This record gives sequence, structure tokens and C-alpha cells, in this order.
Amino acid sequence: MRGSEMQRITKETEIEASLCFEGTGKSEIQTGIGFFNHMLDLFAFHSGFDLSLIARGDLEVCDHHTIEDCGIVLGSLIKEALGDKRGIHRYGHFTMPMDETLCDVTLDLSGRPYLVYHCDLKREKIGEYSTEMTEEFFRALCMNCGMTLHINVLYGTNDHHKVEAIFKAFGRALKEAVQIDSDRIVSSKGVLE
Ligand SMILES: [Mn+2]
Repeated sequence: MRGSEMQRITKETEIEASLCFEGTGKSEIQTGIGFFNHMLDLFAFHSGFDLSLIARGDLEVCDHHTIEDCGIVLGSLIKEALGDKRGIHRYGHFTMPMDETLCDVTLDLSGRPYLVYHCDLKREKIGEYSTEMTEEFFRALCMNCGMTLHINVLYGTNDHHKVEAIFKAFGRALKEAVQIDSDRIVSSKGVLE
């Protein structure tokens, strides 16, 4: 079973989390930010991973540190659970429709961190969640995982649908990429780091 766990404590946040790729999509998420909990629950459900993430952050400041640091932690957990990446499919792609919205997520567990993010949002907040934090979350995740990630929301009008489609498509694409389908490291260089 490929998994990882970590605890990360700073002056801004305290986070305890664990991840298992060979899971059933069950999650226990507490971040203090309702919409963000909803997003991480959906990520776990659609990836099929088991994810526990308990974060106590300085929400009296705002949601920025908590969401960004959850991205750092989730990226680190994915990287650790991947180990030397032997046998993984490496690439993942999913195009997720959600009512009027269409979202395309493509990723490569290359070891090279890179985020391309195209999503226009009209609202500043969804509940207590700042919509601008979507990009920050995925940037922190990529940087700490060594993932190339392209997020393109092609069209849509409802911001809840757009952000939700991103998290769900990301879960589906990552599920594909971490799948074991050979006994080799899928790189002409012989390493994925
Ligand atoms: Mn929803």
C-alpha cells in the first residue's frame, strides 16, 4: 500500500495529514473553511485515495495561510507516497463537465514543478473561501510534489461549479497518473525526479 503521513507546524498553521493511494475515497477533512473541506472531500472521492487532513490555521487573519499550507502538505504527501515512481502511469488527464462548466486537467508526475492555470472567476469568496486561493493551493501543491499541472477551465458561468470541477478533475487525473501499470520507471532518463 503506497501512503504517507506528515505533521507540519509553523507559526501560522498546524497540519496533520495522511494519504493512501490504494484507498476507497474516504476522507476526514477539517480546515475550518467549509467550501475548502467540500473541495478536498471531492478530491478524495474522485481520486479513490484515502485522505485525512486536520488543519488549525490563523483564520482570524484570513484563509490564505491555511489553504496554501494545505497545498504544501498535500503535495509533500503525494511525493512521498510515490517513492521512486517505479511502474506508475506518470501522466493523467481528465475533462470534467459540471453543468454549464467544462474543465480540463492534465498532469505529469515528472519531478518538475510547473503550474499553468487558466480560470476566470467573478466572485471574491465562496462562503469563507477566497476564490483566488485556488491557484495558490495548486501552485503550492505542484512545487512540493514536483508535478507539472495544467488547469484550464474552458467555459462556464458559475464559480462554485468551476472550482469544484477543478478539484474533481484533478482527483480523476491524479488517480490515472499514480496507477501502477508496468514494472519500469517511465522516463527515457531512467529517473523521475
Ligand atoms: Mn458543490
